[in-house]
Amino acid sequence: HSADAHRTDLMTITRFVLNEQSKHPESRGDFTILLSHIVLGCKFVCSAVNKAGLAKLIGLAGETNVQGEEQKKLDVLSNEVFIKALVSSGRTCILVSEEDEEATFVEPSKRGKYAVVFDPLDGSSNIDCGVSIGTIFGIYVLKHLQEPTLDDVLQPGKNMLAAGYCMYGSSCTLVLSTGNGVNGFTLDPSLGEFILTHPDIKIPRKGKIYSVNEGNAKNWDSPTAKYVENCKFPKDGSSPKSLRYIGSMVADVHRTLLYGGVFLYPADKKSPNGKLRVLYEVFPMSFLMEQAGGQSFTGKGRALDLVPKKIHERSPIFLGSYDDVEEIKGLYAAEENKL
Ligand code: P6P
Repeated sequence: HSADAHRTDLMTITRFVLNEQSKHPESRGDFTILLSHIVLGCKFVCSAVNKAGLAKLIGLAGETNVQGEEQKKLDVLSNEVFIKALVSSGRTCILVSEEDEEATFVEPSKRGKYAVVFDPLDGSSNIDCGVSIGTIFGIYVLKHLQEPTLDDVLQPGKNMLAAGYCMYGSSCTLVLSTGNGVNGFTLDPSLGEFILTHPDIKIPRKGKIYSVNEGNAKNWDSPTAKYVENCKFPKDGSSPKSLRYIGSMVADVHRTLLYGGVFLYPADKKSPNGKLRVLYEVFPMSFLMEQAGGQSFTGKGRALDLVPKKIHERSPIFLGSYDDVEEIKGLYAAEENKL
């Protein structure tokens, strides 16, 4: 009986979130409704991404396809889908998207108490070569519902209620934390449901992989250069780490979460704040890493303590296995003491 229980006792993401909700008797289910709309967006994007390869047959983005329709770029399409899904949930107030220069303030009649920050299709430059890409999102609750302003969303990442990503690769995997650990769900296309496949994900305390774009080595600061040197030529006689860099944040972070190790996008002379965006790349991935027992560092302090001033602000990021990030923090502290 118990052997096939999991086959019949399907834990879908909807059931999972409802279980979480039952832990908060006072909750009216707003959060559950919000998440269900985010999940809907992910299912749509998953389907669109999987057809993208075929899009070539019917016209590339920006051209017209055989039906003469304007073929939207997938990241633009994904953005529209998430904005519409989030507004129609009736639970959001402010939306910040990587695709939109300005934040979206939801009209009063459809307003709810949540702010959602997201990158609808991160790594989309990798679509044409079939590399995994993903949606990244974070959710804040607003402190007040009167006239919302940007200040209501420019909160430190530690205030997030939930964060997650959906990776569109060989399978469609949604990794989510609502503040009680991290869980992974895989889309079963025959059911159209996300099924719990990775319960209670914990990142290994130490890993054997480092993930960075070595092409930027010329411009790194000395703590980063020293750390990468130690990965390649360990001083303690241990074996060198492996380098794995996909160039798609969701894929690099997902591997780091499951296998351990560290992902870094450091500052460099060309980009003193690194490349990755605070609200909808650094915060959600840092939130997940901490919830999975890892940590996330900006080169100056804990990533989740950052208070962003602008919605598209960038920050350097070093995230992953607790002990590996601790080593990087030590190198930055040593540099600090020298100055
Ligand atoms: P680089 C993709 O364009 C992206 O925003 C992230 O998904 C990825 O981690 C990073 O940029 C890769 O940047 O400079 O190494 O190509």
